[in-house]
Amino acid sequence: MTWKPNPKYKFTFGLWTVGNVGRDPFGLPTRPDLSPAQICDLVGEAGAYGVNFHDNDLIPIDATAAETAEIKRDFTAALKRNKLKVPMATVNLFTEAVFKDGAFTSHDPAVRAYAVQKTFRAMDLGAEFGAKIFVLWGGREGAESDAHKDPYIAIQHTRQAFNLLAAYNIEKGYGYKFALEAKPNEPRGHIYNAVTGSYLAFIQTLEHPEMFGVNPEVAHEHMAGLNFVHQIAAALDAKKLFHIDLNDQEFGRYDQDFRFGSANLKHCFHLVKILEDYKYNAPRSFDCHAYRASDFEDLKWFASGNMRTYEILADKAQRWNTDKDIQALVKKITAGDEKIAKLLKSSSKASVKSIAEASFDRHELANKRLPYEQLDQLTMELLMGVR
Ligand code: GLT
Ligand code: MN
Ligand code: MN
Repeated sequence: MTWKPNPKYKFTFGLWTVGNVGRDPFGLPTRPDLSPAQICDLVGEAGAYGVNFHDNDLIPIDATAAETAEIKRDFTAALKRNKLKVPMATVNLFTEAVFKDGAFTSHDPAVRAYAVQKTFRAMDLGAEFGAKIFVLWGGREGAESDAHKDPYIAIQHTRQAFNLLAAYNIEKGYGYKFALEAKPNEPRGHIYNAVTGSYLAFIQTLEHPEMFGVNPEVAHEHMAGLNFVHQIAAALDAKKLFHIDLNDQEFGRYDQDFRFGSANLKHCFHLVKILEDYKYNAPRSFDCHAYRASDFEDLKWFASGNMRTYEILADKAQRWNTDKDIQALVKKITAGDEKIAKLLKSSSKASVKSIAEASFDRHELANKRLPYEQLDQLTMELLMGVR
């Protein structure tokens, strides 16, 4: 197997990911800046399907009209020569000092309106390059102390902003789907809508819930000690998994944004398996960056490594689904009385009555074998490459 990236997976990279220069809160950059066109060449060479950008990854905030036109020209040419698409665009509402206390949740209505206007323009820019998914990550929407901002009011402000974005989307006929990205903290002490589940509930309160879904990121849920695969199950079940940020992360640490599969291979395996089993069909975006010590050559390993690991795990998932011993165990474990299973599927009066009146022998039911050690060991052996 060559593990050449298959276009069906729609592997994408944000310009800010491969373009990360290795700056951290304690240290200066360790790699030179790459232009958007250079980033396209690198990921294009690695076989990616597309790139994503924040407004200011592509067009610096103070660029003149002439500079903007030149950047767009170079970028368009780079997309073309590398056969890259731009499926997703987003907006930077976290770098500038004006957003020091939030964008959509700032106390100041003028800051909130400026943030909405900046997002309108980022939507215009994304649409110019064909993006149909618009990610919203509220990195500054939070507080260090709840003395500073009323979290109940912050929810109202967030809703107002999202409703305005939906109205603009309709007015311009862009056809965007908004994908909301949760994170529990960093760079704020506390970020509102801390986990994917918060957004899944919040979406139902918007004027256009059908336009909004989620963009869960592995690292963000693992920072909070949560099981990412379960978040994905909830998003898939709600038909709200509009986009996904793949990367990796040690539990309980800062947002490490490591290469996909580099820290928790078993979780990543189950993640790929659920995406493939339930036919997730939106882009698989890698939101991560290379180690700070890596140089330009090593960046190529970083880019192709993300995609290779996904493909290898997709192959493992398929093997798991067809492995005779594993499937025989799964069959035994999940077997049960079909008539009872049918009753449980209906909430009709008849079902309620039958269940209420049925007799169960709990001791006998408890005797059923669940050889989970065996099943997990076989899974691990498959992952370790000896099956
Ligand atoms: C930033 C953040 C990511 C978000 C990006 C989209 S920007 O790098 O850490 O998780 O997905 O705004
Ligand atoms: Mn992300
Ligand atoms: Mn992250």
